[in-house]
Amino acid sequence: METKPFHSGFVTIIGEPNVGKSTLLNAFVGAKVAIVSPKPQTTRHRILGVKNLPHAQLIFLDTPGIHQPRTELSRYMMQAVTDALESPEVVLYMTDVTREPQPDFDFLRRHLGTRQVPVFWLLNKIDTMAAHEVLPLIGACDDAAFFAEVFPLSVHRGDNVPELLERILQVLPEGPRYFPEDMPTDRDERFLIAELIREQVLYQAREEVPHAVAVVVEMMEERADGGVEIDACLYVERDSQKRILVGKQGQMIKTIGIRARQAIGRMLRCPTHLRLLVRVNKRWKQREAALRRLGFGDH
Ligand SMILES: Nc1nc2c(ncn2[C@@H]2O[C@H](COP(=O)(O)OP(=O)(O)O)[C@@H](O)[C@H]2O)c(=O)[nH]1
Ligand SMILES: [Mg+2]
Repeated sequence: METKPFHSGFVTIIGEPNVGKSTLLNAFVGAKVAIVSPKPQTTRHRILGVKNLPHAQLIFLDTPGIHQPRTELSRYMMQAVTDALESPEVVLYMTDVTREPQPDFDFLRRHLGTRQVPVFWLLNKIDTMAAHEVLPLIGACDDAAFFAEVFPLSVHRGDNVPELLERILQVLPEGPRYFPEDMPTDRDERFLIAELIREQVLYQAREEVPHAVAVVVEMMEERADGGVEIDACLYVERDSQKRILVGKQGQMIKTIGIRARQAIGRMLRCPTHLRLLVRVNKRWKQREAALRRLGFGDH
């Protein structure tokens, strides 16, 4: 009897901040492995998400948005992008049709060089425009032939997402199942919890404050009643940011805590008790040692 070959491989998602990379990762994996927000620089790490099919395993690498690094933190973030481009089978380069449509060919050429890896251009958020407005965007591209495939996409509406998956499967080589089927990501529970808290910070706080916050889960303990107790610390860079994050009579941190607790409870599927503490860690984004302590070590 002939057995169907198994295909697998790494698929790296890159693009500018806020185009919808993490939204696509979650859609493919079918679980929330990366947080999403309307603010840039939501994703700080390389996040791996696994999609299992009967005869294939796709390993997606979600990355921070491409930007000019100005701090130690953003250098770490751009390193995560570069690392994820080391040996993927396919690169998904995403842009947002509501913004500058021209792909960043300088970046692509610099990082992919002469390597033969196929790059697919995904024009996301086509739900925001009429169908006839999409093709001219592709026509306006200087060098659409650079891309092996071009996919207008709406991750929110699901437009073209199954077709994209199908096309990726066609270019994946034969290979093993790299990750067990019950492992949707390589990040542990504490990381995901810290990220769900940071997601609420991104929604509640304004301007530079959400970008100044690092979250660390300091304690996590199961309770006899089946619930879980979590202590987490939110580090900011300055006293003024601490005051804003705590809010008048503690209102802001309270709202963050309530919303984060709900999100964590949905993920863990058990009653969750969450205590949040805000501390100042001066200029942590600029200091390598501080970054390491806050979880920005190896990718
Ligand atoms: N209209 C629209 N918005 C989207 C779509 N996909 C993602 N977004 C939104 O774009 C914003 C940025 O998404 P995110 O996944 O965090 O982008 P990333 O920074 O590239 O990872 C969020 O507010 C998403 O809800 C889409 O298909 N259509
Ligand atoms: Mg992201």
